Amino acid sequence: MRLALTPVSLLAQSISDFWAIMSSLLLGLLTLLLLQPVVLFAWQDYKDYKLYELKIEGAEEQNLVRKWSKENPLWDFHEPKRNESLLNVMIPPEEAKRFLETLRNYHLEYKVLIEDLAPLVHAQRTENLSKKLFIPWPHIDVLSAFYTHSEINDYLDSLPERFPKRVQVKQFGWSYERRPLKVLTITNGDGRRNKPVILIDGTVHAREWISPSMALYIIQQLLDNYGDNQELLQDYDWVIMPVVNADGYEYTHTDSRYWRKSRRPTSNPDCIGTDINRNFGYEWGHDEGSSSDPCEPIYRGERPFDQPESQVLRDVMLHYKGRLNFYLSLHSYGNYFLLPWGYTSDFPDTYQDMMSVADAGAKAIIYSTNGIYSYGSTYYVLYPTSGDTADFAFGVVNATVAMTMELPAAGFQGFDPWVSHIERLVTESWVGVRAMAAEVIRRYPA
Ligand code: 0X9
Ligand code: ZN
Repeated sequence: MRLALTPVSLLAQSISDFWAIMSSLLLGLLTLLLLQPVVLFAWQDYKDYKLYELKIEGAEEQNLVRKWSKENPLWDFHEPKRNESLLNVMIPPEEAKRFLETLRNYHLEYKVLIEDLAPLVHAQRTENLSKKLFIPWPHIDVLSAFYTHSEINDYLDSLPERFPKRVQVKQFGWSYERRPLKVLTITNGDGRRNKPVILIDGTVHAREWISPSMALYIIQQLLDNYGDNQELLQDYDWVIMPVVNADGYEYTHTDSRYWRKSRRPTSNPDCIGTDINRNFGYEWGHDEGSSSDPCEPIYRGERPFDQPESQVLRDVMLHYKGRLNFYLSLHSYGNYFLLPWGYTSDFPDTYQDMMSVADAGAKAIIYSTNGIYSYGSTYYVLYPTSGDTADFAFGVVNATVAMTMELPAAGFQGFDPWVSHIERLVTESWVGVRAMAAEVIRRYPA
């Protein structure tokens, strides 16, 4: 008891108190540093960045937005979608005056959705980092946090030990900043070779964080929840690449949460990065659907496949040529199943077959959660895209079904779900992916 302490034990007590205080101070400091990486990294705090919603009506106003987007690389417009008149744009404080003047000059209707992004970005970052303090490495609890590229790689590398007969991790190449790009093959372990393949990629766009989470959730469903999903692996192998744009994705964790493109410098020293989803070598380079301007979010690069990340994904696809029955690219956001083509308003010959697969996914989701997906060709449902991964998978690799899945919006910009949204988003999306895979397997038996 404290009252009965002798001078010696008093001394010991105060020394141990001292260390207890010091260690809790150190721990506190460490946690604070971890949660406030502003100090450690070039973390962009988005102070006084505002989010506006514009009302765009008709082709004339759409073209106006396209023009502004070209002329003002700092005005971060979300791509205007066909049939949607509301459009979000993120504006830095130093641009606010000019932006508002422009809107007023053209009598465009708008409202402010978010006055200052900083506290929200900070709160999300803190939420995620604090959740991860309690998750032991290299374990990944998909539903409890978002993970960095290296954490995801460590997790992939840990799987062969747990599932020696059922998984294989293969590195197909490197990103521009020399990050290893890894691909996981999952089988049922029966040793049968050359089964048809379902290839799923994620994180072609850096800021779409639900995409890698979804890829990881699919992996966990096929491995840890094998009992419920055996038939999906009976005659098919699954190949999953959770992070394609590794540099961009890492950059969203360390620097700028809303980065989209890759991180390789361009011919313009002020503008970094290429849109991997405009860099693929099938009908590459149309001005409708991509841009030759390095400052635009849909910059297609100087040449098709001039980005190492695109080369790697291309090589993964070509590796499975002849076996690729379903190519699925995970993006966010919008609740769409997007089919070829993106580059033209024509429809592929097998369009209706692909539509049946999308239809199976949409029905399964609506029955399970009432979630509503639109589906059809990218060109019609969303907007023209050229040089995207799904057109290449279909046009060059001859994937039987090629699709981009735009997962649901969440968070305040759509790309930025709170950790607490992950479970709802991935469980609903899995219902769709599972139903589409089952439909592919049913329609195209091995
Ligand atoms: O514009 C894109 O690249 C995709 N939308 S996003 O909001 N995630 O950026 C849509 C691309 C759809 N095209 C195909 N991959 N077919
Ligand atoms: Zn995307």
